[in-house]
Amino acid sequence: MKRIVSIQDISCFGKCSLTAALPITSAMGIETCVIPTAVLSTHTGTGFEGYTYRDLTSDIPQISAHWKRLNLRLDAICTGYLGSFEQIKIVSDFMDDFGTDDNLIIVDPVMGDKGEYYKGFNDGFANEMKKLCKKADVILPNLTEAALLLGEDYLGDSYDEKSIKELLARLATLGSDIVVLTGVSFNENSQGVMSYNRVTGEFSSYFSDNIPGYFHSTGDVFSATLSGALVKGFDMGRAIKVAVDFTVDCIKHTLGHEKEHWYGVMFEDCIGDLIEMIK
Ligand code: PXL
Repeated sequence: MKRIVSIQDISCFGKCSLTAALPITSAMGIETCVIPTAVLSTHTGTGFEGYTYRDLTSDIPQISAHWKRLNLRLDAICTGYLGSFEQIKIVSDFMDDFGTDDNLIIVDPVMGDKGEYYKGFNDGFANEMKKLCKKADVILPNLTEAALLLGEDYLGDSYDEKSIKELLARLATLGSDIVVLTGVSFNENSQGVMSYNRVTGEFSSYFSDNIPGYFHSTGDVFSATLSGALVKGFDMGRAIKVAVDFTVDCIKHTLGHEKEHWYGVMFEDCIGDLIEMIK
């Protein structure tokens, strides 16, 4: 059985980050270890004002030291929402300790969406996140995070295939072999991802239905599914297809329930579909 570690926060209510990644990669048949970076009462999205935040940064080196004594092996190290400068540095040390030639390092540089930083993030954090991207085999920014990492203007809706390819090439200079850019849409009917492999020079893309509206935490669902698929040994094309199809499936199941489920998608309803998709 493959084993991964998911390093991100636990939002106690809000089904994002660890509370999404853990069920998703477990359902994919992967042993999922976790390092919670912080415990929040909810995620930080609009509507959840007044959330609590307990930082767990100082626990991470101790967890790492214990795992080293256990000689624990990991097939992938996957990171998501990280809460501070210091935490990025400590996660980077963890990668030095547990990264090998055979395992995958997957960094989702969670920082923002819709052209803006999430609450609490700034350019200093983005600069630090760049250093973590350098250590990754695969990075998974959305269009907002791509701009923040590169210190560029957010493209918004004004881009074409050529400008996205150029953006991917610039993101690849941050140091990962593979860049998967999410939330790409060249027309109003479809949305998906475009990726670039710096080693082979190949671009690829996969699109599905564009569903109007904003659905929180879909980046976390995508990232967990893609990580699981890659660790299972799927090639990048199939891994991206499974991750996009599952994310869209989750969004479609949430349509009509946005009033109660405005804070996250109803991925629980779709776990059975995911298991079929990876057969
Ligand atoms: O979905 C990304 C995410 C993860 N964790 C926390 C968040 C967010 C986005 O808002 O607030 C705590």
